[in-house]
Amino acid sequence: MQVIINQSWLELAEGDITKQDTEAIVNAANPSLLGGGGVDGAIFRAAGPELLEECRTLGGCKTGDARITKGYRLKAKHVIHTVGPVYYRDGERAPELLASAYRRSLEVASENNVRSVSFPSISTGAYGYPIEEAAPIALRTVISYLESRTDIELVRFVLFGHSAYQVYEKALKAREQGTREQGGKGAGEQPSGIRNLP
Ligand code: AR6
Repeated sequence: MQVIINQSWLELAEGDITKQDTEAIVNAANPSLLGGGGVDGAIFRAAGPELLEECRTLGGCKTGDARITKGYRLKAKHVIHTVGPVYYRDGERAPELLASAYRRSLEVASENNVRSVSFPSISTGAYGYPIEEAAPIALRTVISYLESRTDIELVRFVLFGHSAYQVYEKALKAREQGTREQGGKGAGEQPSGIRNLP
């Protein structure tokens, strides 16, 4: 599924983020930035040992913040490492920290002239954030960023498995519907921009 937000594309795709050809891919990392399981492990394996070498020089990353490295053996030129909240540990602050992880990743992309970015579903694996709660926050934060500026031309959510894809698709469709019903500004004003990927 694709929608146009302002002058940019927002896409939902099912797949493996390590295979994406966007200029940057985002890693759902931990504060050490020294690797782990899930999407983090997959990115470190695919990028090769040079990624770990560069990450050692960064001194970690706080929850809700982001850092950029090269992509090494990946198709993507850059990896943006962000740290999402741990759902049960961060409690009431979890939604704002999750939004911050997406927003800071996009700010770091903009600062580095990156025009296309792929995101995984941050915090919804080992960090335990229920995906039905995380998807609307992820989408709302990215949409609001794209509405405020035009330098990033494409943001792709790469969802691991069909059920994750369906959760994001449902959340995006609900948002589109809500925007249209309110007659508000935004993606819902451009239903011709909504189409399914082949
Ligand atoms: N491509 C896209 N999405 C993926 C991939 C992949 N190759 N592999 C897994 N996912 P997680 P978190 C999905 O656990 O919850 C690590 O150990 C997965 O299905 O990777 O933010 C870090 O070092 C899930 O929906 O990240 C941290 O310690 C989503 O990516 C911790 O896990 C996120 O799951 C971070 O936990």
